[in-house]
Amino acid sequence: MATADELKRAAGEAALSHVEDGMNLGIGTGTTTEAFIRLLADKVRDGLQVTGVATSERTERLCRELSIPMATLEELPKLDLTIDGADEIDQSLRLVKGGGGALLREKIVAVASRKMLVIADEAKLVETLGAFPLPIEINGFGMIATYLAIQEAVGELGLSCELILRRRGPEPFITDSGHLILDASFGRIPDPHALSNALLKVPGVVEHGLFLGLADEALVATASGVRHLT
Ligand code: ABF
Repeated sequence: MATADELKRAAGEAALSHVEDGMNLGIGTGTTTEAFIRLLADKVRDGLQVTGVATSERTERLCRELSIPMATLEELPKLDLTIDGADEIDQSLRLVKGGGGALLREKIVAVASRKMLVIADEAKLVETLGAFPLPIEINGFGMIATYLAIQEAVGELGLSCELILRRRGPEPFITDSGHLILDASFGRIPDPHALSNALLKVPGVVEHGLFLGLADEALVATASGVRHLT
């Protein structure tokens, strides 16, 4: 039986075969992407020429520690390929992301990339999105007003959710962009596009963790090998 770390490493290794010399790469967050980053660093040491754009300050630090050449998205506004993890992946490659709190920069980088490749272990595959609480990044001005507006917006879709302010210890979690995150427990999200549109109409909502139509492929590590989903 493969361990979780072995599955993450297998997904990371499979992703390496999609990286070509000279590529500008969007690099995501999470432990599966970290496994990819460590393997990528070995290839860079062996002469692979790539430049990375990080989706979080933590990823930036790790890549620089491992001597992967890095640039900012301002310097490289168009990327060849983004490699990133996910919290949930459905059969249409729709994703829930943001468990690590980096969803805004992850989505900006994914949109700036010609291709997005998701790497995950098989536990992330779901029939219907929503068992994982959906991260909603909010501005934080008038948090209660935004909370109430979100509840009203989802209510109009016939949905209900518990909204929990994400904390790091006793303090609210603050994203790299200085925002707050509300984690929305829907249980299941039957129409992700309708929910995405409804949430983005709430002024205090900056972004949410539904990645729809962004993932081109997924490499999902299972006990019997890595599945390539397109
Ligand atoms: C990032 O990595 C986040 O969007 C997502 O929450 C997380 C998944 O992490 P892991 O690979 O550790 O499960 O992509």
